[in-house]
Amino acid sequence: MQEYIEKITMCVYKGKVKRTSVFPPDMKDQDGADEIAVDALKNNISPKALLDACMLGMDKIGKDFSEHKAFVTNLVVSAGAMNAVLRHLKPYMESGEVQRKGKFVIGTVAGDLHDIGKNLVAMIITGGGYEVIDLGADVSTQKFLDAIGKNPGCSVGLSALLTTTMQSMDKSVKLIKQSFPGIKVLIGGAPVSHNFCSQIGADFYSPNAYEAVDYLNKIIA
Ligand code: B12
Repeated sequence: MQEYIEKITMCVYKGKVKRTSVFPPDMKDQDGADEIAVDALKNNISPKALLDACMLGMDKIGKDFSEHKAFVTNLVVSAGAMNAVLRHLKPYMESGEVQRKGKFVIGTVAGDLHDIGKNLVAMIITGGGYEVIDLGADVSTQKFLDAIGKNPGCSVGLSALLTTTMQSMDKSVKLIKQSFPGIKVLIGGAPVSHNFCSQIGADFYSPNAYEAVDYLNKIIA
């Protein structure tokens, strides 16, 4: 088990997507995140353990980047490797109840292209039994408002990964609350916190998707 975990972490950290990927040169002809994830799942390694391994790889490359030891291109290839693993985890994450408990609109806020965390939250909330309407990344306030208008009774989730786009989140939350006072707004993303959540008038903050599912279950109960 530990061997798979370490290999996935390394592939995500170094950005080794597939065996045939030419990058990174020092991992030429080795299996990538794609093949290792398939093999690990066949050998009953849990999707959660693989996900944690990916997060560890992402944290490591993020730390290198903030210390100027890695470039944006490294972030891009690492994201590619993590996405390769997520594609295999999708069926597990989404294997929730077939009957839907409610609707959940989600998007990454304007100016922000980070969508891996948002995609993960969308998968887990789908698995939690909700119909997810995924608006993608770099979503304008108007696009959120339109989607909420078309899906009465939904809850909404906003993701932001940059300190700069926390302002977009603030703006979107305020306008959503003004236009649809009854709607529950959930927020998340690395720079977001409980404090920021109460400051901008959102209803719920969580550092991960599982707590968001618990919250949604509570509000419909
Ligand atoms: C991959 C990555 C990229 C990729 C994104 C690819 C993609 N398709 O998403 C690319 C290369 C595009 C990128 C670009 C940039 N990035 Co970047 N990136 C990262 C990195 C390494 C990982 C992010 C990630 O995917 N994490 C894994 C996911 C699963 O975690 P997550 O997003 O946090 O989501 C979890 C929780 O936060 C929560 N969650 C998230 N959203 C929501 C929503 C709700 C409702 C809920 C309940 C929960 C929730 O649940 C998720 C699952 O647990 C981070 C560093 C890091 N460790 O976070 C930097 C990081 C976020 N990037 C950073 C920067 C600076 C940039 C750039 C500005 C770089 C540049 N000079 O161009 C650009 C900005 C582009 C833009 N306009 O958005 C900085 C941000 C610094 C800051 N404080 O603002 C970071 C922190 C790196 C660093 N240490 O400096 N990046």
